[in-house]
Amino acid sequence: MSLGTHLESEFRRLNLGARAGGADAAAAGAEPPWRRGRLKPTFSSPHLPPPLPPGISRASASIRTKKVCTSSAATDCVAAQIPRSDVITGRDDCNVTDAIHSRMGRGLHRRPGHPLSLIRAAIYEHFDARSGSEGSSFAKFDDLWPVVSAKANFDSVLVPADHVSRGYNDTYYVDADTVLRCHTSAHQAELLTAGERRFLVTGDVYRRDSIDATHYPAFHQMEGVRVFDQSEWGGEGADGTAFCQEELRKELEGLAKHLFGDVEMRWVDAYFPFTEPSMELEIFYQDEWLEVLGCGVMQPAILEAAGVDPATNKAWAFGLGLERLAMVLFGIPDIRLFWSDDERFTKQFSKGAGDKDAWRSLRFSSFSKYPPVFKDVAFWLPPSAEDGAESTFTENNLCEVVRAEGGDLIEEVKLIDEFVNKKTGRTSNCFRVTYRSMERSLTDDEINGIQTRVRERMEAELGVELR
Ligand code: FA5
Ligand code: MG
Repeated sequence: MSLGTHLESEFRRLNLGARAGGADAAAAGAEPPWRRGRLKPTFSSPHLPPPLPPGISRASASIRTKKVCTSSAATDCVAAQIPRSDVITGRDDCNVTDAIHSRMGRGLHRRPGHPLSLIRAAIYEHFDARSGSEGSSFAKFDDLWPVVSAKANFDSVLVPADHVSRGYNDTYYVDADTVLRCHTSAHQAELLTAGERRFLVTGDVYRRDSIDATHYPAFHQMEGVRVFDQSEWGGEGADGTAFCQEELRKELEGLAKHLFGDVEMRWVDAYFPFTEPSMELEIFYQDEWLEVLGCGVMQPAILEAAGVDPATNKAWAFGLGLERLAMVLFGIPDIRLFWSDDERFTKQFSKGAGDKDAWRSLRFSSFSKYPPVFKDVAFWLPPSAEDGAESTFTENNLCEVVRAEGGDLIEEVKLIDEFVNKKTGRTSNCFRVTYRSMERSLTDDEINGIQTRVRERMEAELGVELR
C-alpha cells in the first residue's frame, strides 16, 4: 500500500499505521473526498521540522523522569509536577491545551492498584517468564519523560516529512521542534543506541484525536523491542526477516493467551514507516473488532543508525495500547474511566495493589449507567475547507473545542449528516455530541451552557457558519 493511500485513508483512526489489506482497507479507501480534505494542520504555518536522517534526539537523551508520581491517591498526582509553562507557551507554534496539561504527570501506569498498572505488571510477568527460560531478561523503562524532540518522535523512526501524523492537526507540539510523544516508539532509537537489545517502554502518549469509548487524547502504550543476531535464525542462508516475524507473532499470541486465555483475535496487515512487514492485532470485544497493538520487523535503517549491523541483526518491535487491553481484560466499557477518581471505580482495582495475581480475577462491575444527553450542531464548512486549502475546521479541531468545554462529560462526537447545497456549492455538516457523566446525572442547564460555549467557539475559532 502506498503512503499516499495511507494519508487519504487513515486519518480518522489517527494511526501511525494503516491497514494494508482486508475489508477495512476497502472501506477506508472509499472515504469520500470531503473527508480527505479535512486533513489539514490547525495552524496556518505549521513550521514542520525538515526531514533529518535517523538519529538520537537531544531532548529525549536526558529524559529519565525526575518528577514521579508514586502515590496511590489520584488527587496527589495532578499535573502540578509538570509546570504549565513547560508545555504551554502561548506562542503560535504550541497547540498543547490545559485539558492535556491536566493529564500529564499522573503516572497512572505506575500507580499501585490502578488497572493500567495491573496490566503492565501482568505483561511484565509474561516477558519475565519467557526471558527466564532464555537467560536474558527484558529491560524495563516506565519513567521516560513524555516531552520529546520531533526528531525522536518522528525522524528517528523514519516517519516521512509529509506524514499526516506530523501535522498540528494530529500531534501536540510544544514548539516546532518539541512534541508530546505520540507513541512510545519515540524511544526505540535512543535505547538501541544505548546498547539495549531487549526492552519494554511503558508511558503516557498524546494525540489529537476523535472522541469515543475507545479513543482518548492521552493514553498509554507499551513498546517492546527484541534484537536477534544471525546465529539465532540459522545464519546466512536463512530468512532472518521471516524468522523474526514468526517469533513476534508467537510472542504476542503467547501474551494474549497469558492475559485473556481463550479470546477471539485476528491479525491484520498494516503499514508503519518503521517496520516491514507490519501487522496489527485485533480482539473481538463488545461485538466489534478492537485494534489493540501494532507491530512488525524493524526497518534495517533504524538498527544501522543505532550502531547495530543490520546485515547480522534483525529486530521485532511492537506498540500496544494499554487502555484497550485493560478494557478487554477487566471489562471496562469506556476509556474515560481510567482517569476517574470516583471511588466506585478506583476501589474495585485497589485491592490488586499488593496481590500479584489479583488481575486474573478482577472484573469491573458497572456502578451505574446515567442517561446520555444528545446535542446536534449543524453548520456550513468554511469555504477554505471545501476547496481543499488549509482550513481552520477539522474534526480533530472540533473535538478539541468540545473537550475544552465539556471535559470528560463528552462521550462521543460523531458526524451524522453531510450534504452539498447544489445552488451555493457549500457543504453542510451535522455533528452529534453525546454528553454522559460516568458518575452522576446531568442537568439541562449545565449541558445547554456547555453547548452554547461550544457553538460560540466553533464560529470564532473554527470559522464555521452555524445553521
Ligand atoms: C503506533 O503507535 C506504533 N508506534 C505501534 C508500533 C510500534 C508499530 C512498533 C510497529 C512497531 P498505532 O497508532 O496503531 O501504532 O497505535 C498503537 C495502539 O495504540 C493501537 O493499536 C491502540 O491500541 C492504541 N491507541 C491508538 N490511538 C489511541 C487512542 N486515541 N486512545 C487509546 N488508545 C489508542
Ligand atoms: Mg493502528
